[in-house]
Amino acid sequence: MNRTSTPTVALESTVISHGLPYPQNLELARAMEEIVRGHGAEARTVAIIGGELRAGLSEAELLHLATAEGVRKVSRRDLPIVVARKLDGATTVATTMWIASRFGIQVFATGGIGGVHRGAGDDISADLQELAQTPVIVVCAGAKAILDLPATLEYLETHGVTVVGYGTDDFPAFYSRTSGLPVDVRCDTPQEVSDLWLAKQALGLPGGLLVAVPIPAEAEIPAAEIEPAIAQAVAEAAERGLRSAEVTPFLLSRIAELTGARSLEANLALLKNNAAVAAQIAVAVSRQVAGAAERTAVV
Ligand code: PSU
Ligand code: MN
Repeated sequence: MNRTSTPTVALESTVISHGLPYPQNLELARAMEEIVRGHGAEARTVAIIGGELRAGLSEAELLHLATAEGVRKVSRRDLPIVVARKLDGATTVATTMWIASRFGIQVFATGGIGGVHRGAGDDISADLQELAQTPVIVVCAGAKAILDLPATLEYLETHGVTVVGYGTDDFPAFYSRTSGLPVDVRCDTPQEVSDLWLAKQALGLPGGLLVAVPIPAEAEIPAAEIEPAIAQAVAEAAERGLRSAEVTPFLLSRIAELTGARSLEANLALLKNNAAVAAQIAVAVSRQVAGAAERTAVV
């Protein structure tokens, strides 16, 4: 069986090293892999270990990423640095996509993507450019309202990234199921996502597909409840003069402190849910790819 016909889901490691506290980060990393396998797909957590690009980690490597100080957060511009210096790196959405693609993996599950930050507008995550150029389906819970969501969606439109609402017409905002902003298309089944993906390939369009899945209803935190914490964290980041790669980890941990266990629970719930949806999409894509190959062989 070739690589593309084995259903496989990539998982990121920045959420492990910089997005969640220990030990929940380690438990979550293991749980996401289990959920993917439970839905009939292979799970490959992506990271950089000793300068080597990896898709698939041992238990000891997961523990290392979950506990070690100084694991670098690696976005696209950091890749040559960690490889040349043989460092360990946790991969963001951008670098997980890029490495997944090099390993022939087409589906990736994460929590929230980076985007256009609120305010000045010069802090734009490399995740958005990666979606424009690297052919991977990214399954997420939308983007956190720490970002400027309308500007993030505009940027994706400009760069030709199709945004799918999974079971929704409304772009989800991570802790909240709705943002009030429309998606480009609604899909209700893995098969419908696979149809879009194959159409995109057939058209020769570059880049990925963003599939946004609302957080499970029982874990949702209403926007009115989370918004004061977000506003406070954004203001504190500005006061401290934080820039570039520091901003997102600071906002994530500050919001977690301000909102307590509830936001952590919400975060874990949506990550697991996204792993399940991504695995189902991976199974649908590989079935369709295998079916197409068979038809070609018959002709
Ligand atoms: N948003 C979240 N949780 C996360 C991240 C974003 O709700 O863990 C991480 C992802 O790895 C994402 C990265 O790719 O932060 C974006 O960082 P930056 O804004 O520096 O590009
Ligand atoms: Mn940023």
